[in-house]
Amino acid sequence: MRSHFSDEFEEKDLGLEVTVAGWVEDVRTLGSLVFITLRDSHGLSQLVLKKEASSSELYETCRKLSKQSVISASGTVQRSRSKHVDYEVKITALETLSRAIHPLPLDPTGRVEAGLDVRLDARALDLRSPRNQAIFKLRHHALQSIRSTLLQQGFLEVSTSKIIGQAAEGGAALFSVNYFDEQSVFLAQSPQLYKEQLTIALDKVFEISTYFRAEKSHTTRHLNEFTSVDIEASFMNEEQAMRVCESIVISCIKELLNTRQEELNTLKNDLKIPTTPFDEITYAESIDYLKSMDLEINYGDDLSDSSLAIIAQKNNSFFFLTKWPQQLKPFYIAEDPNTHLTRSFDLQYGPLELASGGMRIHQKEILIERINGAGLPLESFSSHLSVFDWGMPPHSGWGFGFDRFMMVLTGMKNIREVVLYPRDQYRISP
Ligand code: AMO
Repeated sequence: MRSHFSDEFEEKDLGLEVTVAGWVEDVRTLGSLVFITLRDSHGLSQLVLKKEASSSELYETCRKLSKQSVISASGTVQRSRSKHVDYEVKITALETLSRAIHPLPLDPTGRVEAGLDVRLDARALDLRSPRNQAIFKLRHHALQSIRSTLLQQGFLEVSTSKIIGQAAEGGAALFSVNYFDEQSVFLAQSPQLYKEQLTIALDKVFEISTYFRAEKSHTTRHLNEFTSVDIEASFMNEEQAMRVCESIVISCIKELLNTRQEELNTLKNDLKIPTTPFDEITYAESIDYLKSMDLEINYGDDLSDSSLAIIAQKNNSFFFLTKWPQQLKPFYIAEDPNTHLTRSFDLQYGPLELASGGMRIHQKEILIERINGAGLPLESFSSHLSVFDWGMPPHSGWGFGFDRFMMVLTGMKNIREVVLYPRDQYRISP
C-alpha cells in the first residue's frame, strides 16, 4: 500500500490512479459531494466522492466514517477547488483498516483544547497533532545536528552503562533498583565518571543518552528521566569546552532555521541566531549585580530561581556563568590555584540552566582530598581512582540538558511538552 498526499501531487499526476492511506481528520458533505481530509505525518490529502446511483453505498460509508479511523482509498487525481489543496483524489473504493472508537480522549486536530495531563495520558494520539509533530520533528533534527557537529570536531560517540554499582557523583539524587539476589544497584544520574575515564584511551568522547535523577523538584524544567548530551576531552581546558558547547547551539539553530522553517512556523517560534562568543559573567559579578539591585545575597550563596530571573533581565539570550566558588560545584571540578575559584561554567538561556561543565581534576591526590572534603565515601570511588594511576590527562567537558534546549528551540514553557513520555514524581505512565 502506497500513500500519496495532496502536496505531493503535481500537474503531471492528473488522471493518475492512486491509493492513499491515513487517518480521517474530517468528513464534510456539501450537496451531493462528500469530502474526507486524510492526515499522516507528512501532511494532508483530500478525498472526494459524488453521490450517484452507482456510488450510494460508498457515499454512505464515507459519510459515516469516524474521525481518526485509519482508511485506505483508491481513485484518480484531479484538480481541487479547495483553498487548502491543489489536487484531490476522486475515490472509487475505500476500506476502513481500523475504526477509531469515540469518544476519543482528545481531539488531535487541536480544535478542542485539552490540558497537558489529559494529553500526556493519551500521548500517542496527542502526537498526531501538527503542533506536536513539529516539536518532535525538530527534536529529531536537533539531535542529528548536534551529533554531526561533534563528529565533525573529532569526538567519538560512546555509550556508557546506565546500571551502576556505586553512587557516582555523590549519593543524593540516585534511584536504586533491585538487581540479582536483592542486591541494590543505581540508575546513572550522568556519565560523569565514565566519560572522564574514557579520556585516557579515547581522547574526545560524547554521549547522548537518558539519565535518571530521584529529585523531587516538580517544576517545568525538571524531569526524573532526561536526555543529556555529554562531552569529555583530554587536553582541553574549560575555555575550549565552552566553545564546543557554543558550537552545538549555533550550528543547531542555523540548521533548523535553514531547513525546518515549516515546523518553526507551525510553532510560531521566532528563533534567532545568537551572537558569538556568548557573553560571560562570573559568579562574583552576578553577586555584585544582585547586591546592586538591593537583593539580600552573600558571596557563596547559590543563585536561586529569583536571582537568575534578575540576572536574566540583563542577559535574556545565551550566556555563560563562570568561575563558581568550590562549595557550589561538584568535587571533580578543578580549581584555579591563584583565585581558588573553580574552572567551571554553566550555560544559561536567560534564567534557564542548559548545561554545566568545566575543567576537571586530573591529579589523584587532589581528587581524594576533594572527595573527602565533600564528605563522600572514598571506598565508593576506588575503581575510579585507580584509573588516575594509569596516565590521566588534563581534561574538560560538560553535560548539556537536551530537553531544556528543546524548550528553547520550540518556545515551549514546560519540559513535558518536548519529551515523548515524560517521567516526573507523579507520572510514570503511559
Ligand atoms: P548537571 O547536574 O548540572 O551536571 O546536569 C547537566 C545539565 O543537565 C540538565 N538537567 C536536567 N534536565 C532535566 N531534568 C533534570 N532533572 C535535570 N538535571 C539536570 C540541565 C543541566 O545543566 N556531570 C555534570 C555535567 C558535567 O560537568 O559534565 C552534570 O550532570 O540542563
